[in-house]
Amino acid sequence: MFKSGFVTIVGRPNVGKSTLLNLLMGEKLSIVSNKPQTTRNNIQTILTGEDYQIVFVDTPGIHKPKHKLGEYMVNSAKDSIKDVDLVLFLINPDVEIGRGDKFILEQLKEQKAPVILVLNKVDESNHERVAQTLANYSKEMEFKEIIPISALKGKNTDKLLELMIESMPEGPKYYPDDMITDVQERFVVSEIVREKALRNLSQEVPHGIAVEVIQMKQDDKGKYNIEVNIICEKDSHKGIIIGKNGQTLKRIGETARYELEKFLHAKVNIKTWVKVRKEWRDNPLFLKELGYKKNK
Ligand SMILES: Nc1nc2c(ncn2[C@@H]2O[C@H](COP(=O)(O)OP(=O)(O)OP(=O)(O)O)[C@@H](O)[C@H]2O)c(=O)[nH]1
Ligand SMILES: [Mg+2]
Repeated sequence: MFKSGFVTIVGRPNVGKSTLLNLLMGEKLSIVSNKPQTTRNNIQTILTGEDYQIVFVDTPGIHKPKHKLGEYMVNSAKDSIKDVDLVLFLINPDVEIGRGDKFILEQLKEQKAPVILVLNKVDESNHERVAQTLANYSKEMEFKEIIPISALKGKNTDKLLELMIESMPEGPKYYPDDMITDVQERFVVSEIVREKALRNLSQEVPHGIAVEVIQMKQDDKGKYNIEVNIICEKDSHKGIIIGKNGQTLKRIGETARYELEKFLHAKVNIKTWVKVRKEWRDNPLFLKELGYKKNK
């Protein structure tokens, strides 16, 4: 019997959703950083085994939105729990249930799909905390399964995958064997650059950044020439992104190039420009241009 279905991964920002998705896929398809609100779009990936196919959806962390971009992100995550076969609700060993998780629990109670409670980052915690957190959450609603894991260390994640496969209904192979994601190559390129910007910047700058690929061409030797705009919200941010003697921008470009070459399996030449667009996160037209629009 062939089993297949859709699984969405939801949770607060920074709990490790994208890290888990990448681990399950065995490939980095969703960017990861230690800053909350890293993921901005629903990212669909496809894991095909001998007798199963699971379509995963990595979602933006659910939070209280402060601008239109945030609203888009939270709506994307909320939409993802409609019409799926299974929801993974990722939490951290926080013991107390915070406002954010309470809000997510409300959404989960309103939908029909079974929910697996996944407590991530057990490597950072102790047995007691983990047990107490799980006990507190399991009072809130009926979970199909409850499992503590570490997405970073790959602990208990095989077991989680087994549980997911068990939960899948009988179904067809929706996608061909070799298809692992539905996102465009250009999107992944912009995300890789955004990840490097997030990782090389601190404080308030990263959240106001977007990356636009303005050119991506392969020459006759197979080398990619890529040009990107790094968009930020303020002139002062532009200065921070560029850094003293252009050092920061240079580091962003170099670390991005390294990863782009791995992703594209080719040599890469990258040019980066920094542009200021005041309050772009509240500009509907510009959000649309960047692909942050509904039902993408
Ligand atoms: N110690 C530890 N850290 C983890 C684990 N999983 C993820 N992290 C770290 O947690 C941070 C956030 O990880 P992400 O995967 O980007 O989290 P996310 O839930 O996708 O975050 P958003 O996209 O912002 O909602 C990163 O620094 C990860 O390395 C884990 O199992 N253990
Ligand atoms: Mg993420």
